Amino acid sequence: SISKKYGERVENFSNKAARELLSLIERKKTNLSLALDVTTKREFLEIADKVGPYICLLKTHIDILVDFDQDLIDQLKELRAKHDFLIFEDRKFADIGNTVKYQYSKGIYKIVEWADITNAHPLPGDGIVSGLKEVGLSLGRGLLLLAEMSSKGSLATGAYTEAAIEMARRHKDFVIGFIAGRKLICNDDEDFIVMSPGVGLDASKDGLGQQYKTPRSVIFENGSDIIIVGRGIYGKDKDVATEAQRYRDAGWNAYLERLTN
Ligand code: UP6
Repeated sequence: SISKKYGERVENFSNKAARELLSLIERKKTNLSLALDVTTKREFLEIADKVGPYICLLKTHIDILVDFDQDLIDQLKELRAKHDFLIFEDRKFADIGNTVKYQYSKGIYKIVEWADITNAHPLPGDGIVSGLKEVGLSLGRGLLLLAEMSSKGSLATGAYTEAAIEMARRHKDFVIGFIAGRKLICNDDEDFIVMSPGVGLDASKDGLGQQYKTPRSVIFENGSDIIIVGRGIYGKDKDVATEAQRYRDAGWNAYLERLTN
């Protein structure tokens, strides 16, 4: 899939969220996902509206909002339709299947009702995927497994990463790809979507273990599919629309470079 266009990869997936995402990327010409880690509804909706035109996917941590309510979800869905993006709740589920099933569909956030995509740590074993799949698959949702992490000292390496790939292969209808820093499978017969966090153009790290690579390094050199960018876009004194365009262009140009090499 490394030299294939996003649009040509739609047919590799039966999963509805994966198919929608790949067609959206092709149509909107952006492989940028915004990691919208702000804590008030006002900032959240304001930035989502400004950055919406430049992204394929809006990544949320819904539980960091101090004033979460159903109206926020309603407005988020309106922005999703207005700007044509999908929603990824970065919940990083990590419990047994029976528990994550409830965490995904019940409680305050009812994630499965509004998030096209969510993710899980493979740590507990296959049951975590089966539990999430029980509530998500019939609604057309997709799951990413955290095969690697961008932070310093991450334990998700080597045999753990390999086991994540094997787990994904056993659930191809629901697991659409990985959180990782690079393309993990170099085999034309299988396709998974790789999304990479830890992307920034101006900083190499933060003070808490985050490590940044450039969009070109992640997409062109490492063969990932989507760049996930947070503070690089809405950090202090940044014009969010200008930064979003800058990251969109960097991500897309790196993809074009990959296609022609
Ligand atoms: N994230 C990582 N690294 C991972 C997995 N997820 O940074 O391995 C998430 C964080 C945050 C975003 O939870 O939402 O990606 C990165 O934000 P930043 O660009 O502001 O560092």
